[in-house]
Amino acid sequence: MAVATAHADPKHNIKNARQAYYDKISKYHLAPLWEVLKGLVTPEPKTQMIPALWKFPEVEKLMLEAGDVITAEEAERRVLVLENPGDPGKSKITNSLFAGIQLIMPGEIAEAHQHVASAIRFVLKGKGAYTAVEGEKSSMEHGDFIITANWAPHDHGNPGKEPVMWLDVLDMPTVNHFQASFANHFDEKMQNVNHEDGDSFERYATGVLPDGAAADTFMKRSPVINYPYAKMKPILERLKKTGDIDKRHGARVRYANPVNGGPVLPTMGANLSLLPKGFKGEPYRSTDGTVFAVAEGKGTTVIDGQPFEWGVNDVFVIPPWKRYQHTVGSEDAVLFSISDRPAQEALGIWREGN
Ligand code: GTQ
Ligand code: FE2
Repeated sequence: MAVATAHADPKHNIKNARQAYYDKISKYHLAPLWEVLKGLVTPEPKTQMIPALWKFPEVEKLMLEAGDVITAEEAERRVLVLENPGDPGKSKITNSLFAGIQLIMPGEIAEAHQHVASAIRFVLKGKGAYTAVEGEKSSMEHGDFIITANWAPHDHGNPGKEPVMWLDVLDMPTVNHFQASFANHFDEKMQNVNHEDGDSFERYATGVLPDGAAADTFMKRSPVINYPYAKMKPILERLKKTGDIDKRHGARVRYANPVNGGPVLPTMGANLSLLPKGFKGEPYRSTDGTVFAVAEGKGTTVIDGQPFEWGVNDVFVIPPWKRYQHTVGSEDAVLFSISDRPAQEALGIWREGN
């Protein structure tokens, strides 16, 4: 009787036979694709990351407490990581990007180092700090967009009187995906500065190029260190005035490599967008995971059906392929954004939709 029931259900027998087969092949480091195929080749992008927003007043308060707990020297970099709540503990805001808020107190320096991961900074609050990148000592003002390319030496300092905070976005999850990270610390705490503030912008981004500089199509990173907000904002105002307003993105510019029009970095691309008062954006989605920082104004972004209300210096994240829609009320707003779009485009996998 007992023997008969064991064989009565053919499905059960097949299941057992399969499991025995899987167990057997696993000893040879082999596994059946057919059990996992649907999860690997998904019909639409799949992500564990979720939309999230960090309110600046809260972050600022907590950051200033970090100033009491650890010195910049001890921390090397005093940064609070913006952890995507969908994947905590991984130091990721999207699968490919790291983001954090960095604080440097008056009198502090963050020592010179270099690494394969590229970084961008978007300056949030405070005056009087600088970042020195590849020999250019750049002052940091609210809204400035500063790049630190792959292997570029960099150190920061705050000879001013106020705490200074900025958004860091790095591609280290991308670099670490390829397991290709190197880093190096210099014996000298600070770099030799041989280019004054604004040097690379003036040299490369004002319609002329240093004579003899090739229009290098394949140049992977922009030669410009700092794209100052004071130079970008009037361009947005021009676009607004002439009605060059994208229905999804507002009056938007793309930060470009002035030598070839390409992205500022091979792994990360950035935009700055003015949303005119009363703007009701149409829905948009794309496969790049995008981090937004609010330079000016306030508004609401509905992400995957959920409203996120933002104000100045707030940071929010849109995971890949989540539909989003910006709206603003009675005043203009300016949004900075950064994503892994250039990396995806280089690989031919980037897609957008509505
Ligand atoms: O300022 O050099 O947020 O190397 C993470 C890694 C900042 C930096 C971060 C870094 C830095
Ligand atoms: Fe660094």
